Amino acid sequence: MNTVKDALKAGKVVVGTGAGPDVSTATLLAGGGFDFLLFDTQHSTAMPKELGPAIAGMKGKKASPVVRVGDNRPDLIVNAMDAGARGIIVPMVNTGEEAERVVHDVKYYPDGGRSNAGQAGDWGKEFANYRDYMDTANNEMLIVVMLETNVSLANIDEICSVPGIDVLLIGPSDFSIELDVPLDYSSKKYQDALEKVVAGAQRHGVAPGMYFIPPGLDANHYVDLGFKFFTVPWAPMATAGMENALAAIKR
Ligand code: 3PY
Ligand code: MG
Repeated sequence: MNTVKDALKAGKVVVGTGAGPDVSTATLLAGGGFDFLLFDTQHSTAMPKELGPAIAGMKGKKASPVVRVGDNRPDLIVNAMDAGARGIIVPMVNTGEEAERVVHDVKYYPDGGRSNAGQAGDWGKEFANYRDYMDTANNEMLIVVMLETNVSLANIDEICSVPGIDVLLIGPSDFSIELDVPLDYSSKKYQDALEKVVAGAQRHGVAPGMYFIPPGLDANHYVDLGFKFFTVPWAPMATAGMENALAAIKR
């Protein structure tokens, strides 16, 4: 039902890429083999409300739509879910109480307090009744909270022990800034902190994630460290594919 969540539960690695409101690009990328498309509405001009058409264009494709909201706010989270998101990423989650708020806002009563706008998103099945739909949404929505600060690292156990959290996702740039090694992703201080994050998430059965693999660094290094959820940029892959295809034509 939620292939990303199922894969993570089975201990597998899932890989996504960034997408935006442009329908044709999202449709193309959704069939490109990625496990999920990450629609960022924190550091982009897009708003969750705009994503409905791009997410609808992904119907029947492999990739699952995951939206990063701009802040830990119920209105933004509900806008993203009404647009059809199957996963929600919330930045800068620093405490267990903040993580509980995320879970509360994602899930319908009695598991939480999500406000209803009618059935949202493509779940790939017919529902026998509305409770069946709400239970499915409650169980299947992927919930991702971001660790980007020293406070969040200090509170890692209380954050990861909140029931319903699927992924603890590092924001590489913000976290490196807080560690006082800005964008120095190879520094020992940063690498040591990554190990603490992986161990902390794993203690509670939460999947450790990395928002993006820092440029020039090997994704498999992060897989070997234990990261299960990350994005890679699609543009270099597309360029390489076009170059290969054109090189094969005699001209
Ligand atoms: C970070 O690097 O801090 C992120 O949140 C990714 O955009
Ligand atoms: Mg960040």
